[in-house]
Amino acid sequence: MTSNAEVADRLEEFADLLEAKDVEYKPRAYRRAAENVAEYPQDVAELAEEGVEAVQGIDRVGEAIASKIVEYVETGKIEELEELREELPVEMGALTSVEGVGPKTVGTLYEALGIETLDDLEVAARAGEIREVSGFGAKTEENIRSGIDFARQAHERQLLGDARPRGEQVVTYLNVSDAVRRCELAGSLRRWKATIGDVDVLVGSEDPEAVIESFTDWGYADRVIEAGDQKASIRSDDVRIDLRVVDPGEFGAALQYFTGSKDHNVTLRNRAIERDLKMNEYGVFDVRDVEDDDQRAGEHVAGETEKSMYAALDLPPIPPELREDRGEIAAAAAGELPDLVETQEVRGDLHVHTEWSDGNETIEGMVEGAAERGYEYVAITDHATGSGMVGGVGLEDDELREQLDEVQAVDERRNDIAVLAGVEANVGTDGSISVAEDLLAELDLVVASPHASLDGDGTDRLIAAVEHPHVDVIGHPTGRYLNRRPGLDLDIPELATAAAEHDTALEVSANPQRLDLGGNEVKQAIDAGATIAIDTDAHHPSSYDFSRFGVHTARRGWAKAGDVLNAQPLSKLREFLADGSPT
Ligand code: DGT
Ligand code: CA
Ligand code: CA
Ligand code: ZN
Repeated sequence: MTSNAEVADRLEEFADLLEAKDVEYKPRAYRRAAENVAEYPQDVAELAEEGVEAVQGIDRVGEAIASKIVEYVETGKIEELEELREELPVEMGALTSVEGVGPKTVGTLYEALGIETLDDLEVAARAGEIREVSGFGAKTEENIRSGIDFARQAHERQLLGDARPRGEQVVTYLNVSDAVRRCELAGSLRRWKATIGDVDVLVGSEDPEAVIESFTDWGYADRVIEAGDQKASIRSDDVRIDLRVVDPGEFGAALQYFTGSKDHNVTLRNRAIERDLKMNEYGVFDVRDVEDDDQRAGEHVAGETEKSMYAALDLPPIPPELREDRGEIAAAAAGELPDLVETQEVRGDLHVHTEWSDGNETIEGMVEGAAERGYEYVAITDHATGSGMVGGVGLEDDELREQLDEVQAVDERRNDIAVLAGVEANVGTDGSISVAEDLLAELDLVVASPHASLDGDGTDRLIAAVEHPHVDVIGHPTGRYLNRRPGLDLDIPELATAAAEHDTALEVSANPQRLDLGGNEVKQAIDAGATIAIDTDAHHPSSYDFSRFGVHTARRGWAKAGDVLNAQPLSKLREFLADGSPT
């Protein structure tokens, strides 16, 4: 059912557009009505079913607005609003997010310069066109220019770890609808990119109207950006979600197309052309005897499933994580696609914190959480003291010795999971390791991570750590935080070659703030022969769930189970960890 919030959004949009058209009084009336609709304690849609008079029972809602509400609830549209949208085809939300730009300014700039989007606004501001519009000046133009940068930053790319659960939630919700035959995530989210511009959802249905309505009615839709016949966009917790509804017979074609990446699709389309085929979002078509350039012209050879799309080009299905045009199509054609590692193949976590340093759980608690996931082993790796550790977070060597005894005691008590005693040591700017040698030798596993001075080239620094005889894993190698800091520059092939030689694994931190190494780097590392470790850096048992983000990042780097240290059985792990004897 149409929610009160949605009705209120429509009224607000009406107000914005009227204001943009410089209409007096009415915008205010619509805004007041919107407020009262939003706060109305019962379902306004139910009132609307009773008729216009019933809706007028809402405070500040007169006959004119009430009949529009009824129209919207009954038809999903307001004719007058549709007309206004056509007259003023502007991205109101994006434009008014710029400090100092209100609906009225949007209307004026559209009339004068045809500005519809944030990009248009930026181009006009840079070209000095805005100052020429009557009522504007150089100062206003300058304010708009700096406001655009800020508005863009506020709309920066979302982290995979935030966007993915939201996307999965909407898919689960849509799948409940009888009108939905098939529903899948597409775009960068399906490719598991570290950051996401927007969430793309694809539905196959014979009843697009019903699907669009149920989508815009979703309880987590904070705002409907646009709603048409075949597609709609909403905003949910600052994530933009685009929905497209297609014919179930063309679902596979659309899924392939909207999963991207664009580069992958371009290379694929060229392969189609070589075979006298045409490939697009509607299917694969044999176009040998066709002159017509209609998108669906020609004999339809594939499109219902994604698999059929690839098969039509003599290819096996290519996992979405690989679709970045980095050789995956040639590999598929040669039958050389890697058998990518899967989340269930991870057998343990090798980078875990407890309340001994900055974690929030006891050793037993973290071990119990790992056992509950069915892990075969877990390594406790609390912070050692050293550079980058603030406020006594890191453990001194004597504390580490004490902890070692306790971890061994826990290990002895449990026969369902092996508990390894480890440490997360700091890698100094000179590559030195912040823990005494004899202690390092006693521990089962040593993670060494850079935590301070995270700019500039870090290759030599990390190679020194890699070469250290007791270091087993380099933790979050670049030290990056997505959207916040880029971390160290690393020559990955050089680092990975050293890592392979010294039996040191390079970590893929599954922490969604990091995803470090990233997919490109994983591929380089594996190509150089290095082993990777997919760890969560968990500070609480709930964070073990992040493991899948690390796995899919590794898959973006073409990683197979055999490339992943913690996808190996315990005996093989122990061989790798044994000091000084590469296997
Ligand atoms: P994002 O949202 O920036 O993280 O990246 P994507 O890959 O999700 O891109 P998006 O949302 O703009 O479009 C989804 C997919 O749709 C994209 O990966 C490929 C396909 N697509 C969109 N526009 C075009 C286009 O103009 N040409 C081609 N070949 N594909 C397109
Ligand atoms: Ca997208
Ligand atoms: Ca999109
Ligand atoms: Zn850590």
